[in-house]
Amino acid sequence: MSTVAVDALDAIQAVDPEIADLIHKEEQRQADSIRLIASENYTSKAVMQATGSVLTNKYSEGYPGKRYYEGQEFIDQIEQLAIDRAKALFKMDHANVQPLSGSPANQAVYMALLEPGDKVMGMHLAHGGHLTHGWKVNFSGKLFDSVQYTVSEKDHLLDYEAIREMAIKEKPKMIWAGISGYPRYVDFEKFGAIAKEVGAYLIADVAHISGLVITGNHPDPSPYVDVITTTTHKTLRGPRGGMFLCKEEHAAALDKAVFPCLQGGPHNHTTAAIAVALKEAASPDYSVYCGQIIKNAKALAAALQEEGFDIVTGGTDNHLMLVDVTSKGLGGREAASALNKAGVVCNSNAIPFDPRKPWDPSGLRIGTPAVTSRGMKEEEMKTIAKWISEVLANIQDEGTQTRVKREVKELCDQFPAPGIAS
Ligand code: DSN
Repeated sequence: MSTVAVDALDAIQAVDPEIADLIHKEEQRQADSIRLIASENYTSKAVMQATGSVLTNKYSEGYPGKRYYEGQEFIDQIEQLAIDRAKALFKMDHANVQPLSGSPANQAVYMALLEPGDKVMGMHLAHGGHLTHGWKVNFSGKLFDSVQYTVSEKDHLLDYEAIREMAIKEKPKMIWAGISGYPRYVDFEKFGAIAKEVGAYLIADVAHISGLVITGNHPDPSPYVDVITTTTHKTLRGPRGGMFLCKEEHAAALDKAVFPCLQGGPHNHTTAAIAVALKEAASPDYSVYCGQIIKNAKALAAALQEEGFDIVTGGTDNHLMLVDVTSKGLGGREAASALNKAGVVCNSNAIPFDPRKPWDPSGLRIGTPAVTSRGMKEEEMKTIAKWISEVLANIQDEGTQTRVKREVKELCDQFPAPGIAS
């Protein structure tokens, strides 16, 4: 039985049946699979309606109350609502909801606070940082003098004393604290003390953990940082988008860095969807949801350990875990590919000090935001761990993949996905 709303695309169906068919197929794939990509989620139907609204028809260069084109009486109110909700949730002086995604939000920070060639310090990508935190092939590593801190070789945790020593030696003008593949808390207070000691700006990139932060399920960066950047579609469960929040002293420079420096007209449909997602994120239900994301991640990590998997750092504090599959005689890419065929979707990922190449690394990154949005709890995490174990123990066996895929669909039918189930 199909769980997707097949009549929702009637206009696309009439104009472009090829695209309608592909959207339907993707919708069905999202409905019928266990989505464990740590950066993905299911938005609500309300967020999707805002994204698909007439707001996409309007140009609005500028900011509320100061636009270059007329006809902004409703757009201004929408953007102001998004700004006010963001400021309240993240406890910062100023918010800008126009960055098109996380990378453009981070670009704006560099543009506003640094000159090309200035020194920046960020977390090494293969140790859980992000491309935009100074990785060599990214603009941040090409245009700026980047030094990268790693996790400790001993326990794969951030070593704040080593980070402090590097900051004292290198004297960066900006330090990035944020993760896309690190399974433990980031101690923003310690980062704040280091940045203060060396006179650097401190930027928290909370793209992955923003929902956890605003619900008190992860230590809060707001007392310690100059700027917080985030995407809006991960744990925050909004549309594809980005935003930043900052101290008042940086507001004008950062706003100018977005418009007119880096972007033109904001995507008003996305702004409205962000506003809706932020309203949802202020609800008690959302706090419970974020707490359950972590409970599920801990349960899944523990169940995978029971199945004999090697979990980097021995567990997780947040929504994700890294699984080293080499002890099972596998590479990350073949493992992720086999799981995908069985309807369990995650991504291969480097582990700290990975001896293998980034294209085919040693690990899997597994996250629980999307399955938690479906209402799955600790019991279902045990089932998922068992499926992962069975598929990877029989990696060449298409029969196992087909059987698990069928069982995955049966479980998914019991936990309809938000925004998809009709
Ligand atoms: N692609 C995102 C992630 O998966 O973490 C980061 O940009």
